[in-house]
Amino acid sequence: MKTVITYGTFDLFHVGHVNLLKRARALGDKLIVGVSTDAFNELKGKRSLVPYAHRCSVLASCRYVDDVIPENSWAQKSQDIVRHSVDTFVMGADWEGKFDDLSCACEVVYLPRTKDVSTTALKQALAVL
Ligand code: C2G
Repeated sequence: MKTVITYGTFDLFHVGHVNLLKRARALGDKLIVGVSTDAFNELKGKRSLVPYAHRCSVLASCRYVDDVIPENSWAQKSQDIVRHSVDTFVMGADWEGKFDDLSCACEVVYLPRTKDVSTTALKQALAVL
């Protein structure tokens, strides 16, 4: 059993998120997603429109996601990798290089982002409606 993990806010769930999760899941047999809590998002300087509990429900309903856990801190990744016997850590390429330190614990993979879609762009488009 090959376990893959990824993390994110997944606010205003969109096809860029779906494409990331689909490709991450294809790298193994199980995909765990660490969803940033609202408190952690504040630490990240992000404010999500969709509350944490709803974002977790959306992720849990995605066919590519097998398990959802809270992401409360930057530091938890190495503990999660051990706790969940993770083989591969995946992030979109906007994070390229940022998590290379995890390569001592598991494979680290950065995947190209999906072009022309982002939560920020969706928020901007909604703001002018
Ligand atoms: N993503 C993507 N293509 C897009 C938009 C997002 O591939 N058009 C990917 C991002 O690269 C990330 C994942 O989808 O891997 C989730 O994106 P965000 O919710 O924006 O994640 P972020 O807020 O950057 O949180 O500890 C890591 C952080 O929690 C990542």
